[in-house]
Parts: sequence; C-alpha cells; structure tokens
Amino acid sequence: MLKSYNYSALGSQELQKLITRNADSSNEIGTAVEEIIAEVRTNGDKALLNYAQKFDKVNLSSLFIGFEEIQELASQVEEHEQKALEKAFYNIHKFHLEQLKDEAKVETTSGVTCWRELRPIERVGLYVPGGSAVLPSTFLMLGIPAKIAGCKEIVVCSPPQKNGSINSYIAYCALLLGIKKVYLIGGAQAVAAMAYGTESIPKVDKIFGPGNQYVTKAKTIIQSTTNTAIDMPAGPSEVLVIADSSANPTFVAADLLAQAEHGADSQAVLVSDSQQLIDEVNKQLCLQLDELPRKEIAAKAIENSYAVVTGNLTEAMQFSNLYAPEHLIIETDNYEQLIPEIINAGSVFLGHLTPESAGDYASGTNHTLPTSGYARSYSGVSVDSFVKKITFQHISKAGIKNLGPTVEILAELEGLKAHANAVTVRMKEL
Ligand code: HSO
Ligand code: ZN
Repeated sequence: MLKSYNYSALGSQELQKLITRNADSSNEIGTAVEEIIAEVRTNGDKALLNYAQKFDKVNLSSLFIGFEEIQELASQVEEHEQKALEKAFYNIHKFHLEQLKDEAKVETTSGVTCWRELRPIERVGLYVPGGSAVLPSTFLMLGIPAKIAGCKEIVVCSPPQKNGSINSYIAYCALLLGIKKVYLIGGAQAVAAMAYGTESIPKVDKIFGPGNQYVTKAKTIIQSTTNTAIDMPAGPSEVLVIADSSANPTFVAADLLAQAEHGADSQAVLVSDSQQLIDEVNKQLCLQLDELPRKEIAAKAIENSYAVVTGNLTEAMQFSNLYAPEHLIIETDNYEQLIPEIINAGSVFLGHLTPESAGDYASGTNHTLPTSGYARSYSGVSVDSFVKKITFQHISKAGIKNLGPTVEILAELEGLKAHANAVTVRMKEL
C-alpha cells in the first residue's frame, strides 16, 4: 500500500519533505571512496587487481578481456536475444543520429561571421554496472551516442562476474558497438582508474554511467579534484506517474513496480485526481508484487514511495514539476493538454500504452537521466554529452570597419586599453 497525501492539505514544509530524495549524507562512503581513489592513483593496476579480489571475489589474470573472448562470449547469446538487442541498437541509433546537427553560420554584422562546430570528446569512459542486475541496455545507451559523436577512444569498465569475465550480453553489445576491449573493473576503483589512468587503463576526459553509491561518490569526487568531467550526478532511479480516472490501474501498478524493482532505494510516486484510481492501483500493487522474483527489493521501494491526491490534473502537474522526476509517465486520455505544463522531467512517457520500460530498453530515447531533482537543471545523456561545441568567427575588411568602433568603445569603458588597441592597429592598416 502506498502512503497517501492530500495535495491541498500539504504545508510547504511537508511538501518540501515529500519532494526531497533520500540524500545519502553518510560520510562513511566518502571516506572509503577517497581511500580507494588514493590507492588506485598510487598503485595503479596492482590496486585494481587487489580490489577485484577484495570486492568481486575473483583473482584476475588480466584486467581486461579482448576481442576474441568477446566474440566467443557473444556467440553464447541466444538468437531471439540477439535480435532483441539488435532492434534496441537500431532504434537507439536512429533516434540519436538525429541529434548530430550542424548549425548555420550567422552574419551578426555585415562582414562578421560566427558559427559553432561540433568536435567529439576524444577519450570517454563508460561505466556499465554489473551488481545486483547486469545492465547491457546501459552499455547501448552510452556506447551508441559515443560512437555517433565520433569519440576516438571509448574505455569501458564493468565489474568482473564470479567467473572472472563479463556476461555474454555485455559482450554482444560490445560487438554491436565495435568495442574490442572491456576492462574488468567495478565500483569506485573503475572511476578512479579512468580519471587518473593506470598502466593498463587509459585516462579519459569524461566519465559516463550510473552505478551504486560508491560509483556515484567517486564520480562527484573526481569531478571536483581532477580535470575529468562526468555526465551527471546519479542517484537512485525514480518514476512519477500522473494518472486520472481514465487510467488502467493494472498498467499504473505495473509501471510503479518496474521502477521499484531497480533497488530498495528507488522511488515510485503516483499522483492522481481520483482517489478511486489510487485505491485500485493499491490493490493491483499487492497482486502484482507477489509475483515478482525481485519482490523483496520492490516491496522495500514501495515502502519508500507514496501517492498524492490532487483536486485536478493541473495540480498534479504542479506537484510533478516540484518533484522534477527522472521519469514522468502521464496515463490520461488527454495527455496532450498537459505537455505545455511540463517544466521539470528527465524523460516523459505519454498515454496508456507507453510504459517506461519501452524507453529503458528499446524505443530509442536514452535511459541515462537526471535523478534526485537534477531534472530541474540537467538533461539526460545524448550525443550532446559526448561533444564539445566550439565557436568560430571570421571578420573581413568590411567587418572590422563595421564592428571595430563598437569594440573600441567597450574596451575603453572597461579601462582595457590593450583590447582597444588590438582593433585600432588593424583599422589603421585598412
Ligand atoms: N530505469 C533505468 C534504466 C534501466 N532499466 C536499465 C532497466 N534497465 C534508469 O533509467
Ligand atoms: Zn528501468
């Protein structure tokens, strides 16, 4: 059963509490991660091999698997699974390819031309989680935009499985992506290795990918202490469903549980103007939860979740914007009317037949999205995340004549004579 709140009865403090995610303030994680980073930085590969033994319980003979082993593992994937991964690859590729667009050159003043050109980030690091669930889909979501952007070096780290290798689905994705090496490193040590580089692992310019609290902590630390960037701060996954009396409670409950099974700390929020719908969804939650293999995890997440009853859908949208969900599903007949009211959300799923699972795997959109309210200011991963946009300009004779005096005046008013001179010396030559 979801805890239930009445939107109109919520005071501003209660509201604030509801929209705040379970922030992990535990310094224990921070201290442990700092130690791991320092260890990897000083001892490189040796530290990584030790951590594989300590955390993954494997004795690795090599820190990576190469192309031959990838091919062999990939061949173990069953044909219908291969087809499904290929279909996902195709759709994600098709959607992301559209993001690689050149912008027009702009003549801001006659003779003054400005434009932007894309250049790939040269070396990127992808972290593919492999803890309680191995997520080959995340490999596609990061690898495809990296390939489309044209990144020269794509370093992939994934924790070793008990047998000291990677799972065959990850191998199949590597084949689809044309990636010939996968490093067997997990957790904070993988982030440290990619940020500093070791004997075997190349240092990268930007690190991408979700992970547990250790991975996330490591990403935030290296972001502020090295010149390696990160995609975004990542917290536990979350969904907010807006549903009215036109919604199918079976579908709504299934969507909430799809989120809940990710982790005990995941959150699934239902916002509705219909108390009857909330009641029916609660009944469905009990029925469906019982059937899930990961029901213990999902049940814990549901305990950490809630429903909000609003007077109408506009209020529901207001609450959603305050919460700024990673995923927003709108299960109403009239979803189109709500689109202009959406301000904060990572990715939006419209109508009764659009489950979040579709976007998690195969519809084409990216599933690496801002959590914990970061949807207020961050976008999800896309081709943009793998490129820089460099500005260019060229000024002709006419251009310097037209623009020069403006620059001279502005430089003088800032008291920067040398700036003014850089224009004046040129104007004199004309
Ligand atoms: N919902 C997750 C992505 C995912 N789901 C991967 C299944 N596999 C975060 O958007
Ligand atoms: Zn998911």
